[in-house]
Amino acid sequence: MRRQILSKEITGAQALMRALEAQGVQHMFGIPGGAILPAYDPLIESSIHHVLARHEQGAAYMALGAALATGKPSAFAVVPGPGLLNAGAALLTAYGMNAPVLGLIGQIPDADIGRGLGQLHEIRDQGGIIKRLVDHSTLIRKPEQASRATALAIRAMSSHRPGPAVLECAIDVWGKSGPVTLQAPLPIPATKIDHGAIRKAAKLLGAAKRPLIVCGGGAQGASEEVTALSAMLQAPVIGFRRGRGVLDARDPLSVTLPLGRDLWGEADVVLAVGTRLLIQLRQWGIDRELKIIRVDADPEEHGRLHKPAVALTGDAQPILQSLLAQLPAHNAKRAPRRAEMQERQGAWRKRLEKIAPQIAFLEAIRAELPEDGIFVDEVTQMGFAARVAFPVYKPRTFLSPGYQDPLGWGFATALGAQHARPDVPVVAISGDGGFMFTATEMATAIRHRIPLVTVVFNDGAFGNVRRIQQERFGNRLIGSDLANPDFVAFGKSFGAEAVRARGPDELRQALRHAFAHRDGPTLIEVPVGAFPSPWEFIHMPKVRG
Ligand SMILES: Cc1ncc(C[n+]2csc(CCOP(=O)(O)OP(=O)(O)O)c2C)c(N)n1
Ligand SMILES: [Mg+2]
Repeated sequence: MRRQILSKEITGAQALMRALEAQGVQHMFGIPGGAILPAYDPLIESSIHHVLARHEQGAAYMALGAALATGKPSAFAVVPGPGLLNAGAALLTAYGMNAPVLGLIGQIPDADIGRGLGQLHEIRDQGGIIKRLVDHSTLIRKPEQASRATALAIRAMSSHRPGPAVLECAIDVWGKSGPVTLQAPLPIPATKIDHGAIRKAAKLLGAAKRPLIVCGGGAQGASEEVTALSAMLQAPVIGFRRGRGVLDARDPLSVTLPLGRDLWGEADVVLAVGTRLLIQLRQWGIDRELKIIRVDADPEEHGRLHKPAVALTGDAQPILQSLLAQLPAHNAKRAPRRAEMQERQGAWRKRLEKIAPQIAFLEAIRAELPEDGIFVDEVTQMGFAARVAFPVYKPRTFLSPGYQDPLGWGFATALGAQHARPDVPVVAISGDGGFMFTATEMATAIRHRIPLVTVVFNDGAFGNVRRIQQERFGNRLIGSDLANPDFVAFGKSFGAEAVRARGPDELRQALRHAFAHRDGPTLIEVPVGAFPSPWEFIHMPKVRG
């Protein structure tokens, strides 16, 4: 490995910042404080731009948003103990999403770690807690270790199964100097293509009568390949939550859940790309007639629930490229499905009119958000509807939190996405409940002039929870009504653009204005009543097996 020996001594914190710069990390979201302050100091000279959050949850979600919007590693820095735990929900979400987020976490004085002295921010076995949250973590004990530890963390975040990593360092170690050897970025190991397994997959898919593709978050980097495979096989492509946008929603073969389930019931061979297939295998069912080919970065994923016919391990893009090269030799002739799919999409659109109020708002957003604009979802009735009904045109333009579904991720994640992608407009949607989890980050948006447009759908309730209580608990309501601020006054009090939009038409006008004036944040409050339930389109019964 190429290394460069520095002639003069530098501190561990300086070495770490230089390593992050060398890796192309551009943003650091965080909150300074004693145990992390020595790491902050060299940020002043570095090219890394610091974004000051107002709560560690916000900082870590912002780093997640930056990573998701760019596909590149992003970092946050927080104090130990309460800082780490405050960031915990976002770290957990990053883990569930396999997102390359690096947490820099302070530590109490090195010699006191594990002694239970009650040092500032001390927490029992911080390293052990971190090991439960991420797959790669290191406690830096000497400045000489900092550069290589950073390079190893960044490589771990982007190779094999990607995901978050943490570097811990004690308050008295960050600032110590030593003869630091700067570690050049470590190459990410290339996927080893199993040509035999690819041939088997090509034969299975080639002979299939009703092939189907299911995409998860792991397919976001293989949009071109999935698009080409779908066309070659005339295979519909299912995306829900993290798999949206891999195949452009304007292609009639691009489907979401309800129609996807019908197609699952009819398929004979499924190509599953970067997805746990949990909904399909657990909710929709499986039988012997359905053969599954799995593509996953993590070999552990293939057989968790069901033994696939073919398992391909590694990065989806090179695997699918190699499949594309082999498929023509085995591919049967199939009738084009365009017209059939258009008709079936139309039939489902009619049934989705049950959630027409949500769809009308989503149409207003889609009409104003440019093709490559980013939509950030939330755990709200509008978000649930968006996951099945918002047309997504490009990969990485629909950010949805995956299986953690943590209320409050939206606004802060969207701030990070918008900060890292100033070239495209980002819109965050949230309910009044979710928005208030990180609403204080409006201060961050103002301070850093982040031109995010946030739409708060205000029904004065944890509406989703309230409806469940109405439907399943005999209308016994508890803990589901909310006392809210005047959201427009709230936004204005920070100096944000803030307006109220009554109905989809006014929302559209407000969005058009906001996207045209991108010099700071905009908050649009949309007062709404109770929404019709979207759940029959998401939790659907078995269709096979
Ligand atoms: C961190 C976390 N806490 C609690 C929940 C449970 N939960 C799911 S939806 C919801 C209500 C959301 O209310 P709001 O944001 O106003 O959206 P609405 O349902 O009203 O559209 C709650 C409390 C959760 N998903 N995540
Ligand atoms: Mg609500």
